[in-house]
Amino acid sequence: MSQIITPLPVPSTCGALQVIGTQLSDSEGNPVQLKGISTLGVVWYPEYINKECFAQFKNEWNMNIIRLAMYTAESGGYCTNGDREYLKSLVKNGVEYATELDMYVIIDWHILSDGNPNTCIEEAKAFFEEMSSTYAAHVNVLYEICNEPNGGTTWADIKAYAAEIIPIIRANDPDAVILVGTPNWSQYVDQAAADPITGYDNLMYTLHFYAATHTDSLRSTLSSAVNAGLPVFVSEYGICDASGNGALDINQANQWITLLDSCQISYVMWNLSNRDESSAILKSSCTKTSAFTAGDLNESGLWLYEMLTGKPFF
Ligand code: IDC
Repeated sequence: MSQIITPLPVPSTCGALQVIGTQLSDSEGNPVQLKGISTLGVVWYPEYINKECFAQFKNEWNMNIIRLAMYTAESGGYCTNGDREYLKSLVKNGVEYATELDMYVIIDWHILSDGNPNTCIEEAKAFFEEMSSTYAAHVNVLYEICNEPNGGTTWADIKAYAAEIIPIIRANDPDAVILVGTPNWSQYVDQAAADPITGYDNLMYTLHFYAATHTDSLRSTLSSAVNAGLPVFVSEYGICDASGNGALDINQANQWITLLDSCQISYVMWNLSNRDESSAILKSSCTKTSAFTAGDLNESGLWLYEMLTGKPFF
């Protein structure tokens, strides 16, 4: 890959992030691009929420952000049968390690099978009230208020949800970057571009792609939305298909990265785990939780390392 690798910006030198036009920027207005990895469900893989693991990603993999995916509806989910205090403690540990390491961190309210974020809106309100009051002074925390609305969830539904959640976060943390999901598993950024949320600064809208499923047409949706003035953040992507498994499409993956880099759009890969699926960066045989070596990585992990550092992982 012929990418020019530059050290990524970190919270201690960027100050408070802001969104200027479509561009995520530091406190002085310089463009900031965030690149990193998302956990799988924190409750399923709590072992990867450890400081040594995050430190390796920052120091050796050239990442500056970790996303903490907390499912709301699946098994062990926050709004199903999960232990809420335990789930919050995992998220808080993750934020603490990222903060100590001078990394950005996304607190991800990971709706998925629940489809419509309004389903659990009361829980979401209380959750974001607690998180935003806890992290009001943290310039490295981003709030992702609904991972992937889907099913029949419309942009109007999402706007109605956001209109309840954003003021709660803003009352505690007036400037933090808030990531808003878009319809159809965070793909319809065109709908957000046509009718963005007004009245607040520092909002970004998420687009998610899986390179073996989503190609030219979703890239064109992205480009049009950005050209229309929408700030977009790719808070989740995979280089396999949308099931999180199947063959990788490296060619499409590289086309995506070229486009994102050309627009300085931030991107976070799915997923940090050893689950037996091709989106996991670790082999299922890897039982380590930090200090990973090349032999611990599956194809997604090897691609990610090389893409971020410009050199193969030996
Ligand atoms: C998938 C995981 C899989 C898990 C499943 C839960 O990879 O191990 O069993 O969730 O239903 C998304 C979602 C993300 C999915 C991922 C792959 O945000 O939670 O993870 N994906 O299907 N959107 C598109 C793809």
